[in-house]
Amino acid sequence: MPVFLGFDSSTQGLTAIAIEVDEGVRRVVWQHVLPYDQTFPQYGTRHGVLPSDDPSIAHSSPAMWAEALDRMMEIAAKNASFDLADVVAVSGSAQQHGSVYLNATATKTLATLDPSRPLSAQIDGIWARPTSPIWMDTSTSEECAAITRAVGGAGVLARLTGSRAFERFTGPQIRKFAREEPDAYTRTDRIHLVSSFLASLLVGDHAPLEPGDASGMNLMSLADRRWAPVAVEATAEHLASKLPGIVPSWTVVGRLSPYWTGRYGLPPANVIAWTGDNPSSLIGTGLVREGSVAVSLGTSDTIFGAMDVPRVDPSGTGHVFGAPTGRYMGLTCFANGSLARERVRDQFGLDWTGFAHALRESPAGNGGALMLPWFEPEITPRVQEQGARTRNLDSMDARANVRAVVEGQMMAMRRHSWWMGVPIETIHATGGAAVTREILQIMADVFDAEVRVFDVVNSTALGAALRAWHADALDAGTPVSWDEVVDAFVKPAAGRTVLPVRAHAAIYAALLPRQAEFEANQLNERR
Ligand code: XUL
Repeated sequence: MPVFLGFDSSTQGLTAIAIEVDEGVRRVVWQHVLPYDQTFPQYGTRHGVLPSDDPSIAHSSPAMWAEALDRMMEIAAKNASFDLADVVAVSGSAQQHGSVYLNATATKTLATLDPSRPLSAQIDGIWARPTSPIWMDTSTSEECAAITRAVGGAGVLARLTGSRAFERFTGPQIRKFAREEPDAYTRTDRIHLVSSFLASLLVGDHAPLEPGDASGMNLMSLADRRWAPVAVEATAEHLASKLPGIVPSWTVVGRLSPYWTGRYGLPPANVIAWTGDNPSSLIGTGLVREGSVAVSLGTSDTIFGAMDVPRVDPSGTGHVFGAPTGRYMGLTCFANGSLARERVRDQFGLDWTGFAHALRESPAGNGGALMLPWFEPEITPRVQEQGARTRNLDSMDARANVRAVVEGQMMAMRRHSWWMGVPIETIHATGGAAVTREILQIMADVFDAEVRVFDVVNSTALGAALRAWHADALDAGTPVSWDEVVDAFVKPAAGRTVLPVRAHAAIYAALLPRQAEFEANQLNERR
């Protein structure tokens, strides 16, 4: 039976999902997760990030991401509840914005990988830079300012690329690398995103980018989905020749190379362009039309929704990315997601059950106590100097602190997504924390909206598998509509929809302006 494989290389681990699609059959047949810290301790990552003394620096290891992909295929070949020989197409997604710098030997190495030896032993020599800056890096404020000046201002850059300059975006990161390590930059033959790097390993050649992930770079023109010369020139010298091409999201970028067919018995299946984790999750949460939004509670918390036309954020908070459907998506990203929740959980010696209990036992609105959970430098709003800020919150009260972190996150998310202009009546919740009903209740109450969760919780890897099916069908001349694709797999989990409690919604409506005022106050104090 035809099988489509989807991968998601996220901050903290690699997930794979296999779906079977045939006459009358649409089902998930396999899912597996490899957490990086535990599976590959030799790389020394913590929550998937290499340790750094400077809190503004966040890098990870591209060699680790490659080794994880290899390991996942090995596990699939040995354990999976499907036959690898049935794989028809493969796609994937990855944490956005992170960049991988390859030297000129990479092209030959990728094309000649030997199936009798593990991948990691063969790619040792391909790096022009051994580490990759990732989306948590906030060290490029200077570069953001320089790029903004060179293109004619933040509004110009936002209208051109979908976002003003952001520290984690790939363009500012490339500019910093070129300035700090000019020789290594000169030795760089190709700069990939994490997504296109992993696709390149699969096809044995440099894979192109697609607009969903390329719009997270401050380098692509959103209107024509090509590199924007003014932005490329403002970023670094000779950059145009180092960037891969950009193709539509549904492009077959190659076939699984002889390394994968020879080593694991996979067929030469179609490889579909990989995208970013948020664009992939847009599909995996079924948002193929404008109307609702999804909230993803992962390492980062994000709120996003499909957009028919690019309504760029005039306040400069959010982003417009390309959507894998060929249209657009709006997104706001918060750096203090799961790690902030874990921080408070650990501070009071709780587990997730205790955390949920604390939410049940504390009142909506927390008696007016507020927390701005900026444990790490925050993206929305931009806060460089880390440290949670509280008002009327007893630092020893476990219940109040647990409630304060979740309410703080949800209220910030509501306020900083108004720019998208999407009336929010239903929210598709996903990500690790979406299994906790008490968190979803606060989400429903703060947004005064119905919250749905789905049978398949790994919406990002599911989105990748669905994109593989959709693109392969198109390639075979038997297209399936996006509605058919998502209706078959994105099903609300029975009995788990959460409705807002009217009285609570009224409390949050009153609290939202108070949080806004507290936030503005804190931002002014830090300036
Ligand atoms: C989105 C963003 C994060 C990463 C994390 O702009 O920076 O959501 O994609 O995976």
